[in-house]
Amino acid sequence: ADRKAVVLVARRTFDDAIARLREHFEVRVNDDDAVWPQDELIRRLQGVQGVYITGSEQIDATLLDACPDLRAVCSMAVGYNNVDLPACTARGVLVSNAPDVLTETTADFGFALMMATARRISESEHFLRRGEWHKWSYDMFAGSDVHGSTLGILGMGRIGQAIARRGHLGFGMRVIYHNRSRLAPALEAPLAAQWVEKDALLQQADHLVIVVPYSPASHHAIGARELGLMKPSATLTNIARGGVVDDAALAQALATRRIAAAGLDVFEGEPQVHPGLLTVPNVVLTPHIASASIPTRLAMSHLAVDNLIAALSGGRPPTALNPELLNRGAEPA
Ligand code: 8YV
Repeated sequence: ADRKAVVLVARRTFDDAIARLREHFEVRVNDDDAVWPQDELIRRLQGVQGVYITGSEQIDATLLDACPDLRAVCSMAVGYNNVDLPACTARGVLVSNAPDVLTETTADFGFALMMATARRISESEHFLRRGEWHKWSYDMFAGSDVHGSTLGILGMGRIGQAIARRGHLGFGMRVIYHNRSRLAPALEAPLAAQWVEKDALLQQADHLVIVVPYSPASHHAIGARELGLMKPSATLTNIARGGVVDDAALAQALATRRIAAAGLDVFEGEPQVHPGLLTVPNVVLTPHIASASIPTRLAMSHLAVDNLIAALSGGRPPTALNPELLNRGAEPA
């Protein structure tokens, strides 16, 4: 009988998902609950054909060249800026991500974070926990309204559209967005969403939500100049990736009240957080949990497993990012 393919689960996941992998493969699991340093990851990938990753592991050309047995890289995240897709494709390594299953859950969180930011929920909870409630005043933790305000969305993909739907239908918000490409009229109309230039988005938004994928093109898309265009009363919420926002410039803008507040689920260099963001009061900080509902994390995990099983058994992975590799075998040599 053929030897079973070897799969590495580079970060621990649900037992049920690992059990499914064990039905097909010899499975090795990272039980350390930490991202391995790159040299450790490379060491663990020796003799491994398929790897289950999250949005954190760096799959680059150096790693690929050092891991010649690798044939499939399957991520439980939708964002895949941590994977060098062209380098994988050039080496015949199949890559998949985990889109769609997390869209609504992530949009829920983006909306919640925006509301917590506008209404100063973290700041006021800390005040209560410190036992300072006796200091009540008429404008205590008075924030800005979400209902009826202008929602600005940077990046109008699946998650951006799900946030727009919440804002338009649930909160009577005016929805403006900026994206490389405009939505088709059939998608734009039900959201009453209006495409605007990026600077107009920054100038007009009361609540700016960032949901654009990270790439060299979106690196520091929001920096000091862009923050300078925003209303002093505006909030900024980032659920995309650290690096889309210049965290040092943001910390400065919050400290000087150039903008009112920020809600951040993602950070440059996470799990490190810019010290300037930890000391200002007008920020809500969460540790990259926008997709973290139990059913959604389970679905993300199983989708990565579906992809791995298909990729290593000659099937069609449901959410391959380089599906052009799949037809190779069928072509005449
Ligand atoms: C992941 C994410 O939870 O999907 C993404 O792009 O950022 C999150 O949903 C995280 O990357 C761990 O996989």
